[in-house]
Amino acid sequence: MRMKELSLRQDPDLRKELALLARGCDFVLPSRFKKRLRAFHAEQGQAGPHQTSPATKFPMDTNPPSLDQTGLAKSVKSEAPVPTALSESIPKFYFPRGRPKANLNIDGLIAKIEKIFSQFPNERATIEDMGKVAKACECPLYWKAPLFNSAGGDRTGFVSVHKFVAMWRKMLQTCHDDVSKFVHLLAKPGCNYLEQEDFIPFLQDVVNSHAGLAFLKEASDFHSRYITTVAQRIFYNVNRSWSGRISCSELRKSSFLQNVALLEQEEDVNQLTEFFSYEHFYVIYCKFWELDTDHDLYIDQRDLARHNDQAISHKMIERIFSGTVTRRLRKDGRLSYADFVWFLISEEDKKTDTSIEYWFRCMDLDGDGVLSMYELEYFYEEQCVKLETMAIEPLPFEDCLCQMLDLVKPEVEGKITLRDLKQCKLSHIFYDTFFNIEKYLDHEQKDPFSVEAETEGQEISDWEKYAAEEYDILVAEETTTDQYNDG
Ligand SMILES: [Ca+2]
Ligand SMILES: [Ca+2]
Repeated sequence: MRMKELSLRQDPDLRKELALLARGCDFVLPSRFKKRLRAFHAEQGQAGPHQTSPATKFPMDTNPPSLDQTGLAKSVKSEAPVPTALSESIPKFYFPRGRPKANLNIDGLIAKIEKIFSQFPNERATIEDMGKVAKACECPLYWKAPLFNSAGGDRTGFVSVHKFVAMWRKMLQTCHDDVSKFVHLLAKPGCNYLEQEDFIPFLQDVVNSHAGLAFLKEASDFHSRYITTVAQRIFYNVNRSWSGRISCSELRKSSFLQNVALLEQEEDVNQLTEFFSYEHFYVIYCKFWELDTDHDLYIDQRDLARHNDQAISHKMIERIFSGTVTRRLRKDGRLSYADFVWFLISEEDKKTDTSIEYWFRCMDLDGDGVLSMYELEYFYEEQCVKLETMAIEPLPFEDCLCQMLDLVKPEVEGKITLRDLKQCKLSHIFYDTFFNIEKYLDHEQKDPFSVEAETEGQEISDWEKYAAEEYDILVAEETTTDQYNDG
């Protein structure tokens, strides 16, 4: 902490930026949002599927059965035509674009939209009018920019009633749930998945028009950084296949669209801790800024090694830069801000599936899907040297290995798989033992099984806890600096 305080005070640029950013951020506990989300779910459960108001429509309501959809799609297509009698007796059960609603009155829905357009001059809607149009379409408010752009509004600055109705009629006929509608509004023509850049116009509109981000309006430099952060968090949480393309089925399994719907009701974006929290962005960005001394938004291995006072081993830093967990490694081998978002969240919360996969990829040197004894020893060696320089006697590797195998209990003796680590619930202790000396020593002071009990009832994630604490510290530092300057 001492190092950080110094760097914050000595950097006048950062001080100015922090002051600007800190304005408008009242500190709130992320757990409040969790409660809200639960209440929201409960409410949804009570209201029948036909009574849900458009603002709080849940994609979950129209979910197809959670079967292995891709596998089914293939087998359905490749099989010989089913005899008529049989095909009549089996109702259709695979709905990649959602289950069609019986008695959907498309003409009635279109008439409602036409009525809204009749209020606008020349029956043309600008982006400012699109909130009303989104509501007439029975969509969450923040679908407005995707609706606008899908009807060509981004090219002409407005959408005519004819263009919009044609687009929306086709959508109603082909996409039967919120997930498939959202994907088709944002995706490039002919694509049934979302890539990172597809989210940018949607997120830019959130920045432009959400009351909770109004203070960011003037600081246009930060728009793209906030947007980058949120886009990375979306992929971190939703794109479970690591493919860089979010499919309808991945989106259905996530809570992203619920969060988009909540943007409409929640004036404080900091309550939306999973994706949109400004405070979380603020913490990630400040942590990056401290490392990125020349502020070109890229960091090299030496920069990243300074994170948390050299807590992470050099061998691990090297692995992070090896390209195994990054999509966009530059030619000169430096890490972008986007990659840092993945790193920090994984480093501060080693219990989520994405994080467990992130570190597994790093430790699996030969990429064979198994952590072998050789790979564990490779990382442990550096930890021993580090402990010795701190005058702490390290456990011999064999003893450490016994402890770790006890902790993880691999299905096949001596071979640790991703599945083992996800099942053991103590992956954070395992990982920190091999590459984070500071956290390793912290864990050493606790009994791992009491830690397990403690985690059971945990309401907020390790990441949320970290972000809340760090935000507090950053704001306190800012206040101190202000007083120091004023006095
Ligand atoms: Ca740099
Ligand atoms: Ca391996």
